[in-house]
Amino acid sequence: MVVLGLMQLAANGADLLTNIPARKVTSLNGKWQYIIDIYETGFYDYRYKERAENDPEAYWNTDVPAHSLDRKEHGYNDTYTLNVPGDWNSQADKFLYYEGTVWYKKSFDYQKSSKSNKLYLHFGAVSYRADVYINGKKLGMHKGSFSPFNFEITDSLLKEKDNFLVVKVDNRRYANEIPTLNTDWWNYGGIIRDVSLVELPNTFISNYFVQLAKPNVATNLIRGWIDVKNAALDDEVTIEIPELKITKKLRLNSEGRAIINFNAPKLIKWSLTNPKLYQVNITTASDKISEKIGFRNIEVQGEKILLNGESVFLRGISVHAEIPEEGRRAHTQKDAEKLLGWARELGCNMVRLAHYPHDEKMTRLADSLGLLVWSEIPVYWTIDFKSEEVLSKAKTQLDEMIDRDKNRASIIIWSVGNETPVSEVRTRFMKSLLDEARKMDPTRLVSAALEVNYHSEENMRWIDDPLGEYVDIVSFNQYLGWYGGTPESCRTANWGTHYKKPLFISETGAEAVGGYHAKTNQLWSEEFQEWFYKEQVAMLKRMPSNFVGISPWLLADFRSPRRNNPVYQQGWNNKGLYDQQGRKKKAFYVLKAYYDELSKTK
Ligand code: GCB
Repeated sequence: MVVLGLMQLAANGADLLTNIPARKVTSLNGKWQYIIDIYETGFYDYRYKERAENDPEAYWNTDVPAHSLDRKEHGYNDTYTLNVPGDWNSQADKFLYYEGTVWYKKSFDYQKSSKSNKLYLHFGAVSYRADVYINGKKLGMHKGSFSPFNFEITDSLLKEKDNFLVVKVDNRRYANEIPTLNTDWWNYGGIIRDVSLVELPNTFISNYFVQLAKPNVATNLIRGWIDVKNAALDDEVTIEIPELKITKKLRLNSEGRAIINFNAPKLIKWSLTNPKLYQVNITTASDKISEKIGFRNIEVQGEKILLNGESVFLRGISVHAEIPEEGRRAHTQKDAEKLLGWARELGCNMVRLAHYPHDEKMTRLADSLGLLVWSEIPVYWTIDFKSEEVLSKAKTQLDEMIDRDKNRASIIIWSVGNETPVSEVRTRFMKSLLDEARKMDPTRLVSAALEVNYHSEENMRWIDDPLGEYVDIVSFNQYLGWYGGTPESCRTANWGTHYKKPLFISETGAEAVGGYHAKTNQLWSEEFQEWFYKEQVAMLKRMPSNFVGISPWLLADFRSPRRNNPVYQQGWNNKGLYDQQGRKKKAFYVLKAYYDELSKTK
């Protein structure tokens, strides 16, 4: 038997807890006090040495003077507060371009409901580096703007009243981080997703992976595992799917893991038209957790993608985690409903969540809407492919993405990066990420957004990036008629790959300023973008038979520091089909018409 290989993760803090919404959670969202610390005075002393843990001038230590001669040169108060979750950039003008350190502080009272219980502090995401302290003691550090992490707060660290929780958040960019110095999106900083205290019994269900094995279209074999912390060998774990009248009693092995492997003959598969989710209950003597999980098969056969054994064409759209009308990161349930609602209005059956894992609310909502998801890590453009250290950071982010969302039926593709420049060392790096993704999760497809043109002949553009050999789907970005050529160039262009695999266009697009109307050939106008889409759609209709879908760039306009045309951009990338005010542009209707037509035929 193949045992699903998802590993436990310890690289970036404690093992990641799963399915937080189902737990006994106390939210720490709300107003947090802050200090902007450009010089990192709270972290380094005047000789630029890291401060000792008990240094009274460290910003993780109390700001209350002990006596009248106690000189405190730092302090938290309500004149300076930021909303958590939320990026800091959109909360006050002074933060718009800020890259550096901000200290966040929250006081809270907490009494556990039982002495033997455990308490964890869980962050949905902090951009980019978080150093976390409670009552003057460091809990740990995490890097990576878009993945969750947690630390245990042990009894010796916790007080019933007035815990002093401090998070040093640093969003500076570095050449040896993921992403690197250079991206085409705003470097939003801050505690950008939910913060919660999670109370668990001493012996608790820490993680589980429950999915249909692949390929398994006929047999409905559900496989996976359940991990229980602090349990004994042979302890019993029960998994049940009440609606299917399935109850299985399993035993833990010496690693605290129970292996799942059973048939569900009556299963109704999760699909686009019926995104069926089953309540799955997992129970041990001391713990119980439930989650709604969908079961579906996804595989590549020859040059097609098969969903539950049937060929599927991906009518997608790329999406940034940003709310254009407010110029901020998306993080609420309403935000998710807006973005995915817009995608549905466009006639999509798929979203490419670019270029990093989005909030978990997005993938959970996609599960219940029946939208397919491409989820990606920010291995973007020119990261340092030579460095083993950078590779290991990329792997950590990949592991965290997969670990968080491995039970989401909507996710069909893990992407290990975007537009990475071809070289031997790059291909080795990227292949190693593809291998890691397959090892973590053998049930899904893997890909990466590649570039074109390495050997373009007249009118024929080949996707021959050597990474094509290792992916399940050959995906590429093309902007014919925007970056190079005019939209008319689409009339004679043909695309192909020698890899005998499905071919997917992960990006194409052109900018238009919402509400700017002019002649068709006037760049930046809605009419130009509309024309671009018309020519693209005509070209797409001539694609080879292995063409399996497209996710144009992109759903909505977004902020980007690279976009400095003083009239038409002003810090925005306007390739959205929705504009900065959330209004549909003309091109929206061109793509929608194509998708509506496709939905009738494919
Ligand atoms: C791309 C990138 C995307 C950019 C886009 C653009 O190829 O993948 O992140 O924002 O082009 O607008 O140029």
